[in-house]
Amino acid sequence: SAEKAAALATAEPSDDAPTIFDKIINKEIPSKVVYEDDKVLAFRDITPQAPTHILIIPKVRDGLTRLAKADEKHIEILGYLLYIAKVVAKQEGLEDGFRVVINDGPSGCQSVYHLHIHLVGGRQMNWPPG
Ligand code: DGP
Repeated sequence: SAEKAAALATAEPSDDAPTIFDKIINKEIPSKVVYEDDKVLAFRDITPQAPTHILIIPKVRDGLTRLAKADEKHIEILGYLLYIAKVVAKQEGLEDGFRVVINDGPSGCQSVYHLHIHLVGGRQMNWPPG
């Protein structure tokens, strides 16, 4: 419902407010990491919406709280995140297809203000999304 969607999204915090993903990057709170390198971390979503549901995030947020804040300096990491989505999809055996999603801002149902790509698969996706 519209009420549920509005409740899932949170008001946008300040640009320098830490998020739960900082603690996941620092391993202060555990997560199921499926891919990691010097630039990005990919880990299983705590509330999976499909058999495979992975979040891919930049290790350094660098102002990229949400896609709407993307600047020219972020072009390289944005492309890299999308490429790693494909690498992880292959690693997860999603040969038949998958979906990538970026929720942006309150209307996009974003809840964590550290840009992340959702990689979702392992079942038939539908269109339009909710
Ligand atoms: P979004 O609504 O696009 O901002 O998605 C944020 C996602 O982050 C949401 O699907 C749930 C996930 N999430 C939130 N907290 C945690 C956590 O502590 N661990 C993990 N693995 N995922 C989390």
